[in-house]
Amino acid sequence: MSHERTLVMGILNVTPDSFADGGRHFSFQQALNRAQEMIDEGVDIIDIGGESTRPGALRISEDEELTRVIPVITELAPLGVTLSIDTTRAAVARAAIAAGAHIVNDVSGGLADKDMSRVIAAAPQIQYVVMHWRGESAKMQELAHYEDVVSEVKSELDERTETLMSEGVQAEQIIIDPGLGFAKLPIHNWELLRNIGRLQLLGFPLLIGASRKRFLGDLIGAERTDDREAATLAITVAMAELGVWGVRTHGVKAHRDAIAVIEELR
Ligand code: PMM
Repeated sequence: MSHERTLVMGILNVTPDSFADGGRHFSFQQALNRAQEMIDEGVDIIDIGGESTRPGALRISEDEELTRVIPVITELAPLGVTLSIDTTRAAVARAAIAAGAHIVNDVSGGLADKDMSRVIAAAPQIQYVVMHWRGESAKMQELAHYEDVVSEVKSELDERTETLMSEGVQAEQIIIDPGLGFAKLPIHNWELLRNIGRLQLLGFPLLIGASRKRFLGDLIGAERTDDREAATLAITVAMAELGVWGVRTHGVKAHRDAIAVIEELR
């Protein structure tokens, strides 16, 4: 794997209902304030999302999604920080790229919108996060059936990336993500985290999004998402030791500090 340190992708939810920050960053000004705070804390990438993907979440309209995220991207682009758009919609990805986004983070890995691969192929300077996904948030937990979760996630990601490349996406653009919590039960998330090395064999940089998710809360008995931060930090440390490309987190400073320590110990 790459010798560069693990990157911290800070989450900026511009939604009134995302589970971990309960809409605290919904307003435009609040989003900008949080973004500046993350920059001051040394964030590598800011991941801007307008649509909640939590289990059971309903979809918002494309117009609503554009209204939430594009002004934030436009405002942050001149600051020079790497920006990611968390969307499954090709039109939102296209508008976000035009507004200054550098990464498209697609939790559906191109499955939700058939036009996505065309948008990504037409913008070869853009990186594309292909997450493992089996269906819309509203029904995804019904799809959490596996004989061997690591083999199945690996082969489904392999198939997905092959298809995307046959549609013109460059291998160099692709980052893969096992999609913790997306059509996965806690046992599946843990099994994937225990087998990161097998996912890395696919040859793409790997992003891990465990931050404050329910499976961490279940382990330590933390109902409140804020009480899952230390558990999240432990995941960051483990992932940095394995050389993953990036971690997608709500907190920033502690994660940057922990990664610096891991680097020093190498
Ligand atoms: N998880 C969520 C949203 N977007 N993107 C990637 N690449 N990986 C993830 O695991 C992921 C994601 C859901 O969490 P949130 O509601 O806290 O943003």
